[in-house]
Amino acid sequence: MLTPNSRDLLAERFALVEDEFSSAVLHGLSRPQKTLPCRFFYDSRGSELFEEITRLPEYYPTRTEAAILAAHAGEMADNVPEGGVLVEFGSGSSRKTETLLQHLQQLRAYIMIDVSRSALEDARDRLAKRFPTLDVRPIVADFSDPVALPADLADSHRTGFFPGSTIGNLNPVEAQRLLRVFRGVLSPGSRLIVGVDLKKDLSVLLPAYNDAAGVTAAFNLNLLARINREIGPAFDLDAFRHEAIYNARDGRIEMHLVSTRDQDVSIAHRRFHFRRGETIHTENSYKYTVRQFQDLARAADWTPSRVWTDADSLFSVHEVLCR
Ligand code: AVJ
Repeated sequence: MLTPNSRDLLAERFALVEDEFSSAVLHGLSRPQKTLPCRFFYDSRGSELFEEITRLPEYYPTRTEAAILAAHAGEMADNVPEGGVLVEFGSGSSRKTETLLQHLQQLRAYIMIDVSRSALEDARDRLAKRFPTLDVRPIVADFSDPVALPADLADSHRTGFFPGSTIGNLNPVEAQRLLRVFRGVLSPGSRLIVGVDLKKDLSVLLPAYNDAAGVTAAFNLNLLARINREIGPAFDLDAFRHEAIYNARDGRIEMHLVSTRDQDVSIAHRRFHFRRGETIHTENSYKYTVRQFQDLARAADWTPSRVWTDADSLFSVHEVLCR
């Protein structure tokens, strides 16, 4: 039951969360190159749209990674000792994890870390049905936080799991910093399995972020719709269009929202001017060669070990060891 006091605390909590969104929006739009942080894509509408993206014919990463996991899960699991634990960073629905878990009878516990309590609860319920003896430990936290693992599992060998090429949202400096955080959570002697999208021909790469059905465009524009919903009516969605380009110098896909005319947008009593053609930079998705990612891992004090790819070298799954 909610006591008046806990209700106040909840209200305060939501206010803080909302405030985090609006202050990030105001801050991002005040910069010379306007930006909006990509973590705000994933409200409930955005999460639905992302699910739809993963099923698009042009969007190869999700299905390619799933195929790599399906083909090699046995090998990925063979280094997990009896009584080891699996720690997933940003587990979401934990769907990909099921492929691994099938090969991990020896597991002492599966620790899943995600910001969404409801996603964790849904995943726990589903996993309980499929793996009735598995000890599932949800932790509500941001995967980039240095979380403490449950004390009773402190002496277990850890295998980290970070699929989905989420690491591609970070620039190489931030990616190294994240790998160091994982190192702190998992500690020396542990392993990490991480999914990383690969550099490839633009004829394959560009359509993955410019799909014919316009789902990625809707996903990108949902950021503006979310601002309108949560902060207040501000953007005319018809006056912005989706754009995804490959920045070859930095090795990344960039998503932008392009203003199709000169316009002023008022948000929370502040006015932002957009020139025709001016963009809001909404996401980076870095692409690596196998070597480049191994070098990055080494720089963050991980030792590259095995790596699995598909026949067309679209996507890679790396095993790195904590020294
Ligand atoms: C979830 C970061 C892996 O970069 O491919 C998909 C997000 N953005 N389409 C990616 C995304 C546009 C995705 N990641």
